[in-house]
Amino acid sequence: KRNVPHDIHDQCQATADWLLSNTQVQPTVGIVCGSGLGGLAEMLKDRQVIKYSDIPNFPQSTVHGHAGQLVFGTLKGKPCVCMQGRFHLYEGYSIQKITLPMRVFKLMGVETMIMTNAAGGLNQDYKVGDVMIIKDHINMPGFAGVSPLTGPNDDRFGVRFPCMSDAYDRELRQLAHDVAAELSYSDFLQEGVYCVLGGPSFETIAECRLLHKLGADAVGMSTVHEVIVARHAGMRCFALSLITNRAVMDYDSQEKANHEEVLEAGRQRAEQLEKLVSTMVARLELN
Ligand code: NOS
Repeated sequence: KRNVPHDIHDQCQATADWLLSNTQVQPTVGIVCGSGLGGLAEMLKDRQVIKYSDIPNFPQSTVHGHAGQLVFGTLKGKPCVCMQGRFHLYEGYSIQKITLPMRVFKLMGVETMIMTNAAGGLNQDYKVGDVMIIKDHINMPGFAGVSPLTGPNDDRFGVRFPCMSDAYDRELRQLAHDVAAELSYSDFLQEGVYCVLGGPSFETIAECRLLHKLGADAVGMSTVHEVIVARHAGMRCFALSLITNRAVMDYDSQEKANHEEVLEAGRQRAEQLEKLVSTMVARLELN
């Protein structure tokens, strides 16, 4: 029905232009809300909401707990765009499609990306409700050749072989620690390694044990692909995992991972997580 450009850069540019002509806000900060964490978008002032279904070239949200709209507005005076609902590999979209919003944001002028997600805790010290600053990731689909950067490289976005050892911005992580200390959140703040899997089935006991041994502190089905594309395009990244459940590591355990528990944990901690992120945004220095 629409005339979709073949080239991904042209596609992203067309979407960015369409969004810029349909909103008053020119965002410099992009926020992705994880499962059950869409409340962050409600904090924006002078909100303008655009449904994914109205945006050219955008995929649709299919997961309960993800509203499926972009929210534009200002957060503590900073112009922001918020994804209220993200896309996951398990929804069946191509990995290029689920990360398309990052490139669109870049072309709209976004410099800093803040991602949140819900994740299972593998680290035995983690409790449900802990908030983990992601300091690094393990990209399991990447080991199997599943990367959003597969295919000819488009130099207009970034280099062929982007560095990932600095993926999670050190200054932003420090800022998170400082803000959390001021808000007296330090007792539930953690910092660790996030491992992404394809999902949608939750991990087996053997898989949880394996990931834990490999050095992962939390496991989920999102964020990493977005970070790879955002870093490729030169945006600063900061990401938080809310530990919504503890990975089952023991054959005697009767616990079973489920999405309802994930959403409920989000409801419990959402307000504090929103406060942490909004206070960080207030302090962001944008160049
Ligand atoms: N999520 C999880 N993904 C994997 N393993 C977990 O223990 C876990 N906990 C939360 C499913 O409820 C949604 O929340 C995340 C996944 O990314 C998925 O989108």
